[in-house]
Amino acid sequence: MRTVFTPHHALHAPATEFFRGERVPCFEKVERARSVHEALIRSGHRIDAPEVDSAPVLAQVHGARYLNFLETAWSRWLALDPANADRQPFPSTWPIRTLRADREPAEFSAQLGVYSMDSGTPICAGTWAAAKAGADAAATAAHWVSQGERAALVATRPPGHHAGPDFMGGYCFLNNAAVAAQALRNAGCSRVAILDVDYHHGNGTQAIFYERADVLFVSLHGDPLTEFPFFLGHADETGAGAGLGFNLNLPLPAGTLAPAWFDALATGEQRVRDFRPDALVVSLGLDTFEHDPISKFKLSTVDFHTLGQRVAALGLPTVFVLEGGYATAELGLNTTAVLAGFEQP
Ligand code: OKP
Ligand code: ZN
Repeated sequence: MRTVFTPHHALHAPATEFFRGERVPCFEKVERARSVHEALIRSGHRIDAPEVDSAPVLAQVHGARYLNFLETAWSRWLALDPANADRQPFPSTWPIRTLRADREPAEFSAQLGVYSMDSGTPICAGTWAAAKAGADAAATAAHWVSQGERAALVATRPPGHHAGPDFMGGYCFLNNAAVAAQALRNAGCSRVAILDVDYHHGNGTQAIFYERADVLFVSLHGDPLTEFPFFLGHADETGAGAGLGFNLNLPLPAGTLAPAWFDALATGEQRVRDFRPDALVVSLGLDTFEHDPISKFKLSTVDFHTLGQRVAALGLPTVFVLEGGYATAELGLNTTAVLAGFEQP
């Protein structure tokens, strides 16, 4: 399978996040993409650098003020205090219910609250460059597939599916899956389906397409009653306006084993088939792995091979976009297991 990878992912390397009130090393780390890159080389997949500028598509899926905030965030953080070079910005005040998000505050720290859904998504000096390179990678893979390639993998980090129209969160800044889907639409696909198999609900992707009938969003994930992102991902979220009926959430309890997970996948596959899309984007989170340190499903490497076969059986031009997966040492092997299953005749 053609894959797109860029070493620029390593420019996003924040030091710590909060866990149970303490600072711990980030789970979403540089070694994740290295693990995938090495496995792609070992298994002989073709690897190319991004070759499409995602800027026009980014402007279709994210708000202009948010994009400007993200691009300038680090320099504005430094402008507050040069000593901030060795610190990470974290939001501390959010425009929650009864507070106003419509008046953009002038203060950087306040804007950080406006444009963040959580305090778990640290920005560092290279965050914009890495996230932009990832979005370029997604636009590149979509371009290849729209030109006749059967499938492509976007081997990128940071992930994207929690990033909404105008906010970051859950380690995500730019929504790579949304970029791929919108790029496929721009290239002439009438309908695009997104299948999100990450452990966590893709709240950002859902939000971006919630009122649209041209992009179907189907997601299997840990029940938000107990799992991040907590405030979206319930089964009663079915779309709104023109998009009513074009959003399907399949929440599953923490601890779900492979048979029940594949049963839910069958439900999602049927919805995708009924939609008759021209192309498919898979938000490929591999944090459903049994040994993932922050997630609670129980899929094995062999199950990821089966997942690849099941996706291939949909018979659609497919862009795989890497999302989560925090068992770093096994992430590469789990990724190539999906590709091997997909390509198995
Ligand atoms: C991103 B993706 C741990 C808090 C958990 C959110 C998890 C984001 C997962 N301190 N942070 O969907 O894999
Ligand atoms: Zn996840």
